Amino acid sequence: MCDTCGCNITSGNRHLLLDMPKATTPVSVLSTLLAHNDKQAETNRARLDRQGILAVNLMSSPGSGKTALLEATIAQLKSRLRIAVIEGDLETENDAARIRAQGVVAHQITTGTACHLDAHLVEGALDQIDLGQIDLLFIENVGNLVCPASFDLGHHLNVTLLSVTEGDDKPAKYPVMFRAADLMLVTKSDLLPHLDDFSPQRAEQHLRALANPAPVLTLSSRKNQGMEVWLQWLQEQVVAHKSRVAQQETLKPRVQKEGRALHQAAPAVRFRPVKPVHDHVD
Ligand SMILES: Nc1nc2c(ncn2[C@@H]2O[C@H](COP(=O)(O)OP(=O)(O)OP(=O)(O)O)[C@@H](O)[C@H]2O)c(=O)[nH]1
Ligand SMILES: [Zn+2]
Ligand SMILES: [Zn+2]
Repeated sequence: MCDTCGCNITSGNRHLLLDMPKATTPVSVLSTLLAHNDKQAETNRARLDRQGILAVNLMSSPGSGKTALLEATIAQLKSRLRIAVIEGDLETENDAARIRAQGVVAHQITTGTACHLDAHLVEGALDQIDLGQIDLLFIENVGNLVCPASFDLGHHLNVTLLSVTEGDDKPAKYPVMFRAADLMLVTKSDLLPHLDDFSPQRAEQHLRALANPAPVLTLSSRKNQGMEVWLQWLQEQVVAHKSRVAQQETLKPRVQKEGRALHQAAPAVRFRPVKPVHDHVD
């Protein structure tokens, strides 16, 4: 288990530890927590499906433009769809406040040390939202290009953002995250003229090398470039989900379960002893 970032234990699932026997090993604690997560995720999804709500999980490294994209999306879609947002950050209500300023309901989860959301944290947030009043729920995950990809929250689709200032090789370097994408968004396209080494085509090739056929869109929420195709995609997904749940069916995101192995303790690093350095002669 990841002891350094405290990844797997959150305020949402900590209570489960109380029910575990004292002699339990770290590996069995981890697998029990993950099994509980998956069960809770199914419960969350069924709850959303009963209301015909599509839940979209936004993931990216910190600062790729998730909240900015949500602000621009809500401004253009709120007259057509009823939208709510769950925000995940380690600290602060900043992102939820930005979303509320757009006139929609936003619930902020602060994870403290955990670098991803989990299904128990999302359950608590769902309790705070009037689910009878929405069609589309965005979940903005904690900014992190590794851990969020491996946790089912009970949502339906993963959208992974890659901003042009991060480099087009990120899908190759962070395969778990980009394999999880049901849609990849190349963001901040207004900055492309200032960068001589980012190619949206190369970013897409790196995604395809992971055998991920997800669509790729390039846009700028700041300059309102390429937004139409994204808004169209979202509206189509909402319609498709309503007819899916009418047939008692649902949709599961491409959660990367094997990525959870990353949370097991890394082998201890061994350092060579170093002789003390004296900068003067006695
Ligand atoms: N030029 C440009 N800047 C952008 C765009 N979208 C976001 N930004 C800027 O990028 C910075 C980070 O944007 P956020 O929307 O806060 O990013 P985030 O992914 O929500 O960040 P975290 O929640 O901290 O992970 C801000 O300074 C934004 O103004 C864009 O389309 N173009
Ligand atoms: Zn982690
Ligand atoms: Zn944000």
